Amino acid sequence: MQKTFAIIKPDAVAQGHAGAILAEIEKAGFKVAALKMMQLSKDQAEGFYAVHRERPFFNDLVAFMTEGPVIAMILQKDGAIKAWRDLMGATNPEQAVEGTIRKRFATNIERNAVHGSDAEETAAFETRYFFNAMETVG
Ligand code: FUP
Repeated sequence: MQKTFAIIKPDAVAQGHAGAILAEIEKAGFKVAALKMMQLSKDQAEGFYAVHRERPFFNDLVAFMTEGPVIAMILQKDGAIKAWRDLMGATNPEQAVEGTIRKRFATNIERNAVHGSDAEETAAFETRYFFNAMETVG
């Protein structure tokens, strides 16, 4: 089964939506293969979002991702990468489909509740960035 990497971002954790988001994840048939809560340092957030370093929103994104705890997860399911992107919804919640997590829980394009890897290579990089083998089941 395919694995993908997911984050419940600081806005959703702070507003108490982590449980509802986890319920959606389980209802959609994902198995949680790893999970931890942590608060990212500036260096850790910059490294995670290194591909966006030149983008105008980079500093704001790093500030947001370090403002409070996040919940990092590895999710497992057939076609997990696309399935999790579909369940998350569009980056901008105004464009997200009804019933998606971002439509329900995101504040705006920047504070958008959840992250999901967009391809196999990014899933592999992001998974290893957050979890080692001993922290993963399945
Ligand atoms: P996504 O894969 O849907 O999370 O979107 P991107 O990889 O394009 O962007 C990563 C994160 O950068 C988004 F989740 C939020 C932030 N972002 C902005 O703050 N402003 C933008 O215009 C685009 C992205």
